[in-house]
Amino acid sequence: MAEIRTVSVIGMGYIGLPTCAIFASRGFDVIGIDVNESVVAKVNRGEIHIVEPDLDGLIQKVVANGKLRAFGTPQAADAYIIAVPTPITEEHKPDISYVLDAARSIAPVLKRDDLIVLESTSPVGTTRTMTSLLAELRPDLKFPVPHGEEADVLVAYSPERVLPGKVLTELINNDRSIGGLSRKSSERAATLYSSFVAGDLFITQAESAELVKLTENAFRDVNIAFANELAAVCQDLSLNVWEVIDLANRHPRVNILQPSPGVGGHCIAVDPYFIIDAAPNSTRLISSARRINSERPLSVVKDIEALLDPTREQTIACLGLSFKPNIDDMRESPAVEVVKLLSKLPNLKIVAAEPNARALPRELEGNDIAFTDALSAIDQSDIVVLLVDHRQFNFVDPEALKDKKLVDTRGLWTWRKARKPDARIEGKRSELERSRTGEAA
Ligand code: SAJ
Repeated sequence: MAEIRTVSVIGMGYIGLPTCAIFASRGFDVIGIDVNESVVAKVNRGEIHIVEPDLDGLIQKVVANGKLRAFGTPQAADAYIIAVPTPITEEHKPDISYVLDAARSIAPVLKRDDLIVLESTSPVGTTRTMTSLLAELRPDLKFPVPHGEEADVLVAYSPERVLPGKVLTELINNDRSIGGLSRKSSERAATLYSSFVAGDLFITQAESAELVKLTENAFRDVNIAFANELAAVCQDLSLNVWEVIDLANRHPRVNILQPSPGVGGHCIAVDPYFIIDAAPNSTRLISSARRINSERPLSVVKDIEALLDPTREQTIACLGLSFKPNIDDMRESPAVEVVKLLSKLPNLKIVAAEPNARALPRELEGNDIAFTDALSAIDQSDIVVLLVDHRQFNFVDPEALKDKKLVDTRGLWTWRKARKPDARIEGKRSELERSRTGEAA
């Protein structure tokens, strides 16, 4: 089988664009495809449309040396990586129409020996469904559905599992599951990924690889829900949840995640629904976790309401709007949801601050919410709500918060920074460690 020289990546978003950059930096001729013309134009100018550390320099380089070119319509290549979104509908049903559209779009340019890899987070069975569609559109070619090892176009599923903010490092270093629709498909996809993946590659069947991806995010959702449930328990019992979790985590086999105003982003809050939809009678735990996490913004608002004085207008500073710390991404952000719910309360003036953005997200516009920097938001307010633990908020002077009512949804000021130094009595272990390193006590 001929060597893969040209790789086409369909969808140049949070995953597709870094993938283009990495393949191009490894010497492949990369064709990036996107339906959004402005993304295509931007990439061809060597620019990027997302915020991701180190990606801008890399894209600039591979566009300048001609290794990455972007187009609005598919071009022939030796391998196709599909990295398009798989959203959920209002009814929490997976929508795989972008994957099927991507398949339709590459169908006319496919040829013998080509490899197609689906990377989009997908409900179990999507790789097979997509391949049946391709087989219908190109009856002149043999696909692994139904031809198995006799196929002359190979198809595999290999999910991305990178953390926004660390995409380039994780793309290279994370292990990968590769689920081919035939053994040959898996092997060819593994050869392609081994050109840049330093982690291990594990071959499995397509359906297992699809469920692996969903499982990873459902695992995290369930564990965050556990932390959020503990937060509710501690509130009932007037205990500090951050302390309880911190101390429980000193057990060698316990690792509880952190409570929060909810779970945001396009992954953890969405993927569990793909499993629930596929096996509704077997997902009691996953469903309750989803419910616990999606009800969090409302419970934060109830905590805030309890602090309000209904007889006068008050100002509330809402600090942080992104869905997690130190990024600008506000998609499905619980912080935005909290602010939206607060804007419906009477007698409340809202001043929001998000150090990683220049303005309010569109969904908060028109609600009479002011946007400013954190310090002036705090300065104007009666109540301060910390919604995201951005690194900048570590440096807020406790004096500035002295006369304010505080709702610290991330435990940044009320626990991480306020921990009592005399609450820890050092054990013998640290003494032993010091003697080993020769450090004075
Ligand atoms: N969160 C908590 N408590 C915690 C940790 C996180 O409430 O202890 C919240 C965050 O504030 C945020 C949300 O969860 O709102 C998700 O943030 P995250 O950093 O845990 O994950 P994502 O959504 O940025 O990326 C996840 C990752 N999946 C896992 O860690 C299992 C990433 O590896 C996936 O590639 C990505 O989803 C994806 O694309 O699916």
